[in-house]
Amino acid sequence: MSDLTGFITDELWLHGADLVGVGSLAELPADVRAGLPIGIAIAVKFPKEVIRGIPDLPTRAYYDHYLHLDEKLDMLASLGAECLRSFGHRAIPLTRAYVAAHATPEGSLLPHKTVATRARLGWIGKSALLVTTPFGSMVRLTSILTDAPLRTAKPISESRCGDCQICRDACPAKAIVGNPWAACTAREELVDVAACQETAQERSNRAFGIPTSICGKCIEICPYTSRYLDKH
Ligand code: B12
Ligand code: SF4
Ligand code: SF4
Repeated sequence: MSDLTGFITDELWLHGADLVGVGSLAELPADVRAGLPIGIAIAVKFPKEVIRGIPDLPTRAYYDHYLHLDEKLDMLASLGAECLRSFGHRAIPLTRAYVAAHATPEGSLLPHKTVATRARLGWIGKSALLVTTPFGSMVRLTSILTDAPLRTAKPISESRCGDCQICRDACPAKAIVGNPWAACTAREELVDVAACQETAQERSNRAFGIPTSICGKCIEICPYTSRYLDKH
């Protein structure tokens, strides 16, 4: 295969990925990346009408799509990994099952957002979410680890939020601190996850009777998301 990077990217797009990027993970500790040097970041976007529907409270449609997109992401990561293995390379799809089996007290061993910034899909906003130029933060993510000799992108290592504080001011939990992100910024400097989780559970329970930790206000309110929502 003369251009495996193009081939695998096309395969993922063909099967429904909205953004695909390849990044070098070599600078990260070997144990978090299973000794594999390359990460493929995959994003799928929410339908516009789902995000337009959550300015006040999360909706059942947002919850249902959240689950549906996670299934789609597991399928894409598994398919991409299988494809790389068929060329004789090692590849691990970071499906929800894999992430859960390798969970740490912090969350996941290798957050999808880390792979995504290394693969140039976007930067981490003051919201602590990945913000992409085409779709703002209305994307869900997965990743593949591999040793395939793929072309890697230049990582994004700085925030592009500028002076904006819209997500901080809109968060119903007051969980967003308002600090700009850089690659060494600890999560606690960006968001109070306990406050987010507690408020999100209360809001989803109030909105559709399920105390799950979804809210999404910081997705919907971001001007980069609005720019995509306003596009015809
Ligand atoms: C546990 C978890 C939660 C917990 C904790 C929140 C959190 N921020 O970790 C709770 C339940 C509170 C939560 C809430 C939400 N979550 Co959540 N969550 C996760 C999960 C399963 C693990 C996150 C994790 O490992 N955290 C560990 C910490 C250390 O990492 P992190 O904060 O995620 O990311 C940091 C690193 O990536 C670092 N980083 C980035 N680039 C680089 C580069 C280098 C070199 C280094 C060293 C570090 C680095 O910067 C990030 C910010 O500090 C991920 C899925 C996954 N497997 O990644 C989804 C995930 C982060 N969640 C997601 C979403 C959408 C949400 C909610 C909007 C859901 C909602 N309520 O509606 C909120 C948003 C809260 C917020 N503002 O951050 C999406 C984010 C999509 C996006 N566009 O960014 C993810 C990726 C799920 C997915 N499959 O798409 N979540
Ligand atoms: S998901 Fe809701 S509660 Fe959590 S940080 Fe975003 S806006 Fe705040
Ligand atoms: S709302 Fe503003 S500060 Fe928050 S992530 Fe989006 S651009 Fe950055």
